[in-house]
Amino acid sequence: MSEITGDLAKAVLEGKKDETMRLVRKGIDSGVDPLDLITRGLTVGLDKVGEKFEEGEYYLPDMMLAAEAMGEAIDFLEPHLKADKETKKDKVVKVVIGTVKGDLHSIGKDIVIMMMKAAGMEIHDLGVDVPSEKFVLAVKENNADILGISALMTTTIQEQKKVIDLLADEGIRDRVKVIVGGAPLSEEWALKVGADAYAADAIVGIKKMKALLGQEG
Ligand code: B12
Repeated sequence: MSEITGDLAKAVLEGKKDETMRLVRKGIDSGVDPLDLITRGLTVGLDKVGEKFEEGEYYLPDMMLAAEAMGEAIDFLEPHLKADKETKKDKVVKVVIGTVKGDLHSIGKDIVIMMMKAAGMEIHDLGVDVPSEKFVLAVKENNADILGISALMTTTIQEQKKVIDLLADEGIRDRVKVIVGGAPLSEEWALKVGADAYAADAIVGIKKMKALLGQEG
């Protein structure tokens, strides 16, 4: 299994879409957990792409090729994630989620969405480059239990604070639990912007959402 996830990371790093798809299919056919393919394979590759970009060894087109390979693999894997049988059907958790204004990064958010769907939650995905007003409106319109705000760049993370401040201005901050996510963030950041929780990855994210709503265990 470690071999296939290692090969998968390499295929994403090299931006090879066909090879990435061949490996995820092979992984599923041989019974590898789709979550392992994502967290130990695809994500590891994409993280390395980010490092190489930062070091000036990779350029934007390299990052785009890798993102494309990852995106297609994620779409393929989504139906293979097992639905959470223990989810209570009487009270469906409603989630509004999006990536902040000025930020086009969608992959992490989409993985979180995939996991939330598997956990039986009702998702309202606002997409990327979402202005704060749109987040707040969607929380109101859908009477959301949870608001998830993704931001991937140091230049856009302050938008998360704008959204939370606007919730307060509109008098609905107490009606919704806010969870923030994205590679540059930290627990301290979440506290600073007034979020209820921060999650470093999708798995922790789902756990924290359930805990915020008193649903753990
Ligand atoms: C792929 C990628 C792209 C793709 C995005 C494609 C897409 N559809 O998403 C493309 C090529 C379009 C792109 C563009 C750019 N990018 Co880019 N990109 C990346 C890269 C390599 C990977 C991001 C990713 O998808 N990671 C994989 C996912 C699974 O991880 P994740 O996003 O962190 O999500 C996980 C957790 O953070 C968490 N999470 C995330 N969101 C949420 C939300 C909630 C509610 C919860 C609970 C959890 C959660 O759970 C997720 C799953 O476990 C990163 C490097 C990196 N390591 O982050 C750079 C990176 C983010 N990009 C960067 C830059 C600079 C850019 C550009 C400005 C480049 C340019 N010159 O044009 C543009 C910006 C465009 C814009 N306005 O947004 C920089 C940002 C630097 C900074 N200022 O902070 C990075 C860090 C690269 C680098 N090392 O320099 N990028």
